[in-house]
Amino acid sequence: MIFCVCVILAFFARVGDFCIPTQQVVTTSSSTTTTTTTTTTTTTTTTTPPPELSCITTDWTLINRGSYSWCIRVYWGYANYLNVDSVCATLHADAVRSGFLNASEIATASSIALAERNYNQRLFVGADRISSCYYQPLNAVCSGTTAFGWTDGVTSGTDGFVWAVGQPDNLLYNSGTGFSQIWATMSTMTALMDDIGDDDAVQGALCGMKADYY
Ligand SMILES: [Ca+2]
Repeated sequence: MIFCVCVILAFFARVGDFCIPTQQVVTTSSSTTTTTTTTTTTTTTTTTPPPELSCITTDWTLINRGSYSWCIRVYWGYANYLNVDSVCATLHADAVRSGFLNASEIATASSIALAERNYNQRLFVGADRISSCYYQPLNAVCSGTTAFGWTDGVTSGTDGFVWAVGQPDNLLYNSGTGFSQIWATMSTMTALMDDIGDDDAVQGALCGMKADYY
C-alpha cells in the first residue's frame, strides 16, 4: 500500500515538472529616483548707520546747527577779564566761550544753567565789542547787532544778540571812566545779554565746542 502511494506521488511530481515553463520571465521593476538638491544662499547685509555727531560727554548739550553740531556747557567759577578767555579750556582744550545763533540757543543755555544753579547767575558768552566800537555808547553805528562780534569762530549772524533793554550800554564809558565794556555776558534767569568791563566779575562762562564722532 505504501508503495502504491509513493508511485502515485512520484507520477504527479513528474507531471508537475512538465507544467513548469522551461524559461521563467522575471519582471524587474526599476524606478529612477531623481533627487534635486536646492542650495539657498542667504546673504545678510548689515547696514551700519552712519555715526552720529555727539558731545564728548553727557555734561555737554548737543545743539544742531544744520551744517554742524555744537556742544555747550556751563563753566562755573569766578571769572573776570583776566581769565575770560581761558576758563572754558579747563573743561576741554577745544572749548571756547560760546555765541548764540538765535534766541532759542540762549534760552537753551539758560535752561541748562538754571538746572544746575536755580538762581540768577551771570556768565561770559562768546561775544566781544569790536574795536571800532570801543568807547562808543549805544548808538546807530554801535548797536545791539553791530557793536559786538562772535568770538567762538563758528557762530554767525545777528539773531543771537538778545540783549536786555538798553544794552549794550557801555556803562563805564557813559559814566565817564573811559573804560570800554568789551565782554558780553548773559543772565541765566532772564536769558538776556549785557556788556561788562574789567571792573566786574561773573559766576562763570558759557562754553562751546564742535560735536564730533565719538
Ligand atoms: Ca551793560
